[in-house]
Amino acid sequence: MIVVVLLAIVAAAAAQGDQPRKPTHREQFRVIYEWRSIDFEWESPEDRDVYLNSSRYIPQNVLISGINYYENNIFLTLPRMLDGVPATLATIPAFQNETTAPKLKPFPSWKDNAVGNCESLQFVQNIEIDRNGIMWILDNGRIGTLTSKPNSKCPPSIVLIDLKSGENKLERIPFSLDVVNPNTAYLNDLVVDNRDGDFAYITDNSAVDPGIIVFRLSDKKSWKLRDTKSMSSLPEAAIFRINGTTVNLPVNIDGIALGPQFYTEDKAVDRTVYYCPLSSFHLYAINASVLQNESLAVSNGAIGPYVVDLGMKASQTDGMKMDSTGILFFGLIGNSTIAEWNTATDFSTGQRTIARDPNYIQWVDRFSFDDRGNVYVVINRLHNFVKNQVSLNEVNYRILKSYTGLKSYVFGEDLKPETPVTPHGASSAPKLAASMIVLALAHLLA
Ligand SMILES: *[C@@H]1O[C@H](CO)[C@@H](O)[C@H](O)[C@H]1NC(C)=O
Ligand SMILES: *[C@@H]1O[C@H](CO)[C@@H](O)[C@H](O)[C@H]1NC(C)=O
Ligand SMILES: *[C@@H]1O[C@H](CO)[C@@H](O)[C@H](O)[C@H]1NC(C)=O
Ligand SMILES: *[C@@H]1O[C@H](CO)[C@@H](O)[C@H](O)[C@H]1NC(C)=O
Ligand SMILES: *[C@@H]1O[C@H](CO)[C@@H](O)[C@H](O)[C@H]1NC(C)=O
Ligand SMILES: CC(=O)N[C@H]1CO[C@H](CO)[C@@H](O)[C@@H]1O
Repeated sequence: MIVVVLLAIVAAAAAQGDQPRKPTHREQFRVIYEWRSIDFEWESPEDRDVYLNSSRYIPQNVLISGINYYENNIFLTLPRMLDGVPATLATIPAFQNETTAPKLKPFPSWKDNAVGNCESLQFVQNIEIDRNGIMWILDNGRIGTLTSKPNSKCPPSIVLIDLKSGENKLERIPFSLDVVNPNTAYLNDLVVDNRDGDFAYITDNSAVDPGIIVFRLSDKKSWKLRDTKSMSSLPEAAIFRINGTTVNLPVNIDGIALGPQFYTEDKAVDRTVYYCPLSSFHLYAINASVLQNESLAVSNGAIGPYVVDLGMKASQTDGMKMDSTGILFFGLIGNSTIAEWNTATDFSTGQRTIARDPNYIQWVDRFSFDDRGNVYVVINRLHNFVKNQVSLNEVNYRILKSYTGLKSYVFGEDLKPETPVTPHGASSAPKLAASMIVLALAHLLA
């Protein structure tokens, strides 16, 4: 039987002043799954012992990080930061009532998760599933990133799986070595922009060379954009205090989210990309059209003039997720809080706390939506993991769920770029431009 735990909602905020959105009354977050340690559906009962005996399965080293949803399955990522993580991508059922701690089933298979086989998945921190049912997997290649001997035998790659086909074949696309350094890159998170050839915008929180990697699927080309000021950790935000534990973790650009499409003044279509370093209190924004401009990859800081600092949050944020209407969900780690922000409002006054609980919300990692209007969040006590203080006598990983009635940004409205001015005299042009601006505003305020 599922134990349902209700979390206090601190502020189901009322809209202030002339803010365009109605007051939101979010359903409370409930715990749907929780684990002390992660176990698997083994191929044979003996395998578990064999893996345990050979230290290929070390239960306290298996951490849930990312989450995604597709057709009644929840996909979870298990980054191989330490040894003893038998699979790096796995599934559990999204809807069931048999157990609160389901065993994870490696995805697509045990073989596709084999350590050291470069055809298989090595180190997956996050994945995304786009509107066409394509799963985009970030495989860092390098494993044992928190050990004294990280192994970068396998190349950092994007791995695609067409989930619609049901065959679950891996298509591996290694990054060019001059874009992604296999020894220092840390492919952390991504958003997928299903336009003009399909782009992924990927955060690389490399300690030495942080940046956003842009990958264009149509020609499999990638480039990296850097802006030290907005993409680096800040010393004043490197200390995390959670549940009596203090950890010093200077981590660069990490969370990323993609806003709805909008019309620009010249009737093109653009989207806003939001990002933040883990160790920072700021949220930054840049237009997708800037990231798509490969010529800005030449020098560090070329995109600097296009980066907007939206302002401060109360605490640090790991994962973020946008819904299809432009509501951003994010964690405030030091405050044991899940927050939201309607991106059509001012960031400094528009942030809302939607859940706060010091016991149940210890390190908010990633979010996902399903196809029924629910949002999910992974809570993983990462502070204990990085300090090697995971106790198997306590619940370490939880998935919380709340109904919002909305869907992921990948299902956001598609706008068609307006065709250039008609040959029937110039006078129609300004009128059209003006009406497009009104439309863009209406869309933003909707
Ligand atoms: C694992 O080790 C235990 C204790 O050393 C032993 O009893 C067991 O037979 C081993 N299992 C396998 C599958 O090797
Ligand atoms: C589990 O769910 C199924 C289908 O939703 C339902 O028929 C069944 O009664 C549930 N069992 C329990 C123990 O809640
Ligand atoms: C994105 O572009 C629009 C106009 O095309 C501009 O109004 C907006 O400020 C830009 N956003 C950012 C984050 O630079
Ligand atoms: C890309 O950036 C360069 C350098 O700033 C600029 O000259 C060019 O117009 C941009 N291209 C597009 C398509 O925006
Ligand atoms: C939120 O957490 C930060 C530390 O990350 C702390 O300085 C601040 O006081 C907290 N704010 C609230 C309202 O709890
Ligand atoms: C110091 C502190 O807040 N400790 C709490 C940490 O979390 C556990 C359970 O999640 C609580 O039982 C402790 O009281």
